Amino acid sequence: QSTAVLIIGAGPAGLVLGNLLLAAGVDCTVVERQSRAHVEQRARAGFLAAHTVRVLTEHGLADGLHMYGQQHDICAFRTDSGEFQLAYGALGRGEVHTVYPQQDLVRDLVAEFLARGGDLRFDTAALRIDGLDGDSASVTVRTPDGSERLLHARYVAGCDGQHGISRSAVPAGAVRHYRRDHGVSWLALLAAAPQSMAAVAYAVHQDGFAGHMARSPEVTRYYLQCDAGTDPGSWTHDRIWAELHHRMRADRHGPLREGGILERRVVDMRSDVLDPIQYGRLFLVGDAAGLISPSAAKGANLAVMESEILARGLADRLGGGDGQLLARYSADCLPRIWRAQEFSHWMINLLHGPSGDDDEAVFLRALQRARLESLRDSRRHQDHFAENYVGI
Ligand code: RFL
Repeated sequence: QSTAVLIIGAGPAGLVLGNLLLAAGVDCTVVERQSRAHVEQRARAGFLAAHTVRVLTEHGLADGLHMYGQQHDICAFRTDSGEFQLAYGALGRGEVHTVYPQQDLVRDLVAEFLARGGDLRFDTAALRIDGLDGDSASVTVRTPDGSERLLHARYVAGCDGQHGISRSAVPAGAVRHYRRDHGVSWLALLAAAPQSMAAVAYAVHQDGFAGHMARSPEVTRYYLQCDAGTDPGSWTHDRIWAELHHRMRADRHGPLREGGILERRVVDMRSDVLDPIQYGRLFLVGDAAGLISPSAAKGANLAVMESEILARGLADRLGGGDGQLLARYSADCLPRIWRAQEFSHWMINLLHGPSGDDDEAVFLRALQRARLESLRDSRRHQDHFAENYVGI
């Protein structure tokens, strides 16, 4: 069986790419190793950048997020010396976030792809990719009945995340792999509770960072910095809420609305970037192209940006164009990926200071305080922050 573009993975990257290709009249097939129910329930991102919303709206993929998403334009920072808010919707380019849970977006994208007649195969894992250097590529997949099957394609889009097979299909030495472990881990929590404040709040605390992020009227995301290797189950309900109240300084700023913990997992702040994000007939998109720590909520937004650029290149090439657009995919995406990485890295240093009383730790914490004060006091710094915080 043969298709023009075989897309591996039905996360935000694969589904946006698939929908954009269908809209451009390009034949494509999406294979996803998980079930439909699984991908439609996987809670991760929530903050969509203005550019992401624009791309989705232009392609008729944003009905759900316009109907149910919430607009956010304020974030707050809590430190020892009090709280300050940044109304970033009135700073920088004046853009806001749309908060819409990733699983809801995925559900909308699946429905739209199927409604447009797309070929989307759940419970179908890609096992091996061959022929990336030749005239056509082939992907061996395991079908839902357990048998193996060969799918041929002119191009393969690797949208299968950081641990997918696409990355490993690139021969060693063909790409440069940049990586960094930021040495910080977060306990990422979803609580069955409405948000406790209008703004997103980042609490910088000597006992570790804590974050509050609205998701939906019933669910709020919280983060607690924790030790690497922490067993998420070792944090009891009471300990989680006591620590959140403590680090968010609820005694000074008001109590949090508590609720059951629906999901908990430890996320290590790690980043990596591949360069180039193409090898022969294979194009890497989203987390497969590079992982970005969730400190600045950029991952899903980068996935949408890359999908849009790749869809344009593929549609041009497969529509008889000279292929120059497609050849530029990696070069067009990488500067934006690095900008997002830079901001994300800066956010990590804004939100976390080293512990301990040795000279270097004390020095770095003083820099962190200066960084926060500059953000609190300098309008230009705030404009720069806003552009990067919402932009991609
Ligand atoms: P995904 O979403 O991981 O989807 C990859 C898909 O590929 C499938 N797959 C395979 N399918 C077939 N064959 C194989 N061999 C396969 N191997 C894998 C997988 O089952 C899966 O369905 O990657 P994609 O599409 O690149 O999307 C990336 C985003 O999911 C990710 O960057 C974001 O969730 C990151 N992120 C955030 N991004 C934002 O833009 N805003 C946020 O607010 C935000 N918050 C977050 C986040 C990530 C978090 N975690 C869990 C790391 C918050 C958290 C806690």
